[in-house]
Amino acid sequence: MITLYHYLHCPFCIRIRLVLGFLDVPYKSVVLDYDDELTPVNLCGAKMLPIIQKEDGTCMNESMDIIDYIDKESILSSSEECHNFLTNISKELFALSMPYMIYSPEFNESSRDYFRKKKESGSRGPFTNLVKDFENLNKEFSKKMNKFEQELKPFYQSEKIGLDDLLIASHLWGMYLVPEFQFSNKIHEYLQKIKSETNFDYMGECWK
Ligand SMILES: N[C@@H](CCC(=O)N[C@@H](CS)C(=O)NCC(=O)O)C(=O)O
Repeated sequence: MITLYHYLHCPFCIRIRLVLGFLDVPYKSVVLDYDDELTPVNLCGAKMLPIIQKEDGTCMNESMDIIDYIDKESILSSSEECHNFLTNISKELFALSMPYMIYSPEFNESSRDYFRKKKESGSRGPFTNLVKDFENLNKEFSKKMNKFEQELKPFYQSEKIGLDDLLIASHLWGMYLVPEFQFSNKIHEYLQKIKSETNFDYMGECWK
């Protein structure tokens, strides 16, 4: 059985959980603290998750490579439009959701401080400013969501669920943590369909 090392909040990690769930592949789950630098470095040489440890004991990172490995029969493929869409929404998406992600039950005081310091020292700046800028960020993000909604047929540009949907849902899920943000009914229903097709439980491990 493969072992998945992951963070519960991380979209790149969530996409692996969704693919494993969608393909019904059993796995051992290991959720790491965000300030645990040693484990990922020892496994794969870099402080970056997701990482899987394969049946033969070797490890790999990079979510799209991991998906290729898990999808042994090459059933899944993603579109360039989907990847462009994810890039296009990421600025507002992360600015809106990151300040709240760190208050999810996955984090403790030490991992929360680590995450916050790391992210605030980058281009986004202080989380307090992001929270104060909710209206502008939400306006811009909602415009992009309205456009995205036109692409749901009821899945992304398709009548059938595919890898694009799993990648999109992984990114959007963190928005459920943001107070006063609401998905449209259509997008909410879309995400809930993906949840049931993949047996996804966002923060479920925290309550076991
Ligand atoms: N290109 C990588 C990106 C993964 C990634 O950005 N992981 C983040 C979590 S969302 C990470 O591990 N960050 C560690 C850190 O910044 O300390 C992939 O697709 O797997």
